Amino acid sequence: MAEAVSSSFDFPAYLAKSKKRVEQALDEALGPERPEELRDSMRYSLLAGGKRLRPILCLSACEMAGGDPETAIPTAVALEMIHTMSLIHDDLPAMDNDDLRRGRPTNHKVYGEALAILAGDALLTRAFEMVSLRTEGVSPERLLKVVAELSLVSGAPGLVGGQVVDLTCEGKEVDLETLEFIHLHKTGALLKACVTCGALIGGADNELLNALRTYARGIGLAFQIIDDILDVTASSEVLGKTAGKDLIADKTTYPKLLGLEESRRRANLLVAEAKTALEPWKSKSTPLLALADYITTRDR
Ligand code: GRG
Repeated sequence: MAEAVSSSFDFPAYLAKSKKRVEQALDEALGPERPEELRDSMRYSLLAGGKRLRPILCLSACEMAGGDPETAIPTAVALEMIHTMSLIHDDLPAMDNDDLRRGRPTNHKVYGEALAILAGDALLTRAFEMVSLRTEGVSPERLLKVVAELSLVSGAPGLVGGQVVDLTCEGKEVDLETLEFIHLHKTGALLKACVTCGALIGGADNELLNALRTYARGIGLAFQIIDDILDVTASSEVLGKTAGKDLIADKTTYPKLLGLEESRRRANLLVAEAKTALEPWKSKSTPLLALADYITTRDR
């Protein structure tokens, strides 16, 4: 049985407090980039809102491992920078070609394609600067492991590989195995990096790291199933991005392959499995258990 979240834990307050800390750190992270239009384009997307789920997962995993979440702030910011850069590039005409993201016109609609590509590049490289130059109080060995995780997730074994398979599958028949490959790479890999990087910074041992990898696989796939469901059930206004996009782009999704009800059932099952992996850590895992539930109950 999956562990229930302690009834005394105030998750909305935890989420609001963590989000506020992340927003402040993101705002402070970008220095006086030159030229100004590059800085504006980077800030436009990085500070456009969003759920900030990835940095919050990183901070929660650090705390669960026994660390001070403040030490993980530069890495949490780095993870949101990588996520934001992937959104900017995903929205480009050569990829998903979208006009709306986080409730605003997409980066290339405001700054043009060339600057959007370069702002994404600058955010990706800045992420590595955040971790390597701005982290304090973490051993070089652990920090090197964090840098390695970020390199792997950003490249062919992670986001880029997933995106390439996704693009080549558009308009084709896709089976469940391929769909899972796409989402484990496009979405799941970064969520996994969030918890492993946070836990590494917090001093986690291998047992906890392995449990967190199992947790992340479950929440990663569940997150994507819910994303697919919301694409057909929610409005663009609520989502802050174009609803119904998967149908327009002729993409295979979980609801298309399994139907809405079975997709929901599968997402709930994956979250339950994810939570079970953290059972041995009892109350230390409370925030991560609540974050797992949030993934299936979210409306955007
Ligand atoms: C990282 C080098 C490098 C390249 C990126 C474009 C690309 C390669 C990959 C695409 C990755 C992508 C856009 C995956 C979709 C993930 C997803 C479900 C995003 C939505 O996440 P939310 O709902 O968004 O957390 P907010 O706006 O709340 O942060």
